[in-house]
Amino acid sequence: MLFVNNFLILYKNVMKFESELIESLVNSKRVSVLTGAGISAESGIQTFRDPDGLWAKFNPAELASMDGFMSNPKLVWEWYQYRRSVINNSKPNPGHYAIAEMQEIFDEFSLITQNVDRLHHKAGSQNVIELHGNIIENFCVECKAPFESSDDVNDDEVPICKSCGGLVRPAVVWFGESLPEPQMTQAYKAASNSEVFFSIGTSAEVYPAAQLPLIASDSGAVVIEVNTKHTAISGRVDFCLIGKSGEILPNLLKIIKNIKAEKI
Ligand code: BV8
Ligand code: ZN
Repeated sequence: MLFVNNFLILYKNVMKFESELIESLVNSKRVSVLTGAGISAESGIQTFRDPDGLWAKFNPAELASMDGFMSNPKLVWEWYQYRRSVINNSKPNPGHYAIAEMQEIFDEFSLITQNVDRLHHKAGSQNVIELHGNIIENFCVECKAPFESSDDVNDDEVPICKSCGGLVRPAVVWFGESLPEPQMTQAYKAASNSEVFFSIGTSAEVYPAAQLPLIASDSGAVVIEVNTKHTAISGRVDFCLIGKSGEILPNLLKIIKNIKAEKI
């Protein structure tokens, strides 16, 4: 009987967990989402800190910092050209599309991303708050003039600024660089005002972005983490959904839409 009882207790806990999760979502008007590289993993884009991730092969300080770029511009440029070639051939996955649809069903919705691949834009999300810039655009390190990447830009030659002769770099935020405004202010505001805050596909190891789910929790939001494994903030969230975001998010969205439709 013990086994059956334990199973029933587990079942009841799971059911209670699910109903509380769904209830907090269905009744919320203000929902925010923070995404990291994990949301794009099912689109074929490597994450950073997974065992097969980018940092397993490359040293972040060497490739994702101004010092690294200035000491070896060609290596860093080639690395970003390689990542651009992967991203240019990738498409949004069901996780991106589910987030784009969430924007339509909640009264106030904010999408904050650490990603630079612009797959949220391709999936139809509007007003995406990009905390770490984007890999599509480039600018001159000297005069900051935007640099239009054209076909004659090749992978292993760092382009030179046409107006001042400075080196051209990708428009991403590197380690040691401040995050852009007004994006940071918008992100802090969203985190402090949300009723529900999702942290999706991020190891929550890079600051200040990693602070956002904690700010949301301290401000009284229900925090839901979606990740294939536990992270640095799993102990601080209200619901930890372990699994692929491309599977969990569409299912969650379907349940919420059905319940909302019944309420009409
Ligand atoms: C700054 C370049 C002011 C872009 C990147 C405290 C406060 C402020 C700063 C700091 C601080 N402590 C330390 C710092 C300095 C530093 C920092 O945070 N260091 C860390 C490593 C300790 N922060 C900074 O330098 C930031 N600047 O704060 O300026 C300042 C300056 C100097 C000193 C003090 C203050 C700049 C941060 C941005 C750095 N840029 N990359 C690019 O090339 O892409 S970092 C890199 O990590 C990416 O940008 C990425 O967005 C970011 C976060 O990584 P994740 O997205 O979380 O990816 P990760 O691989 O780690 O995790 C993926 C997750 O997905 C995993 O959990 C995995 O389990 C999961 N997953 C996998 N598959 C799936 C999945 N989940 C769901 N479904 C799946 N299918
Ligand atoms: Zn210039």
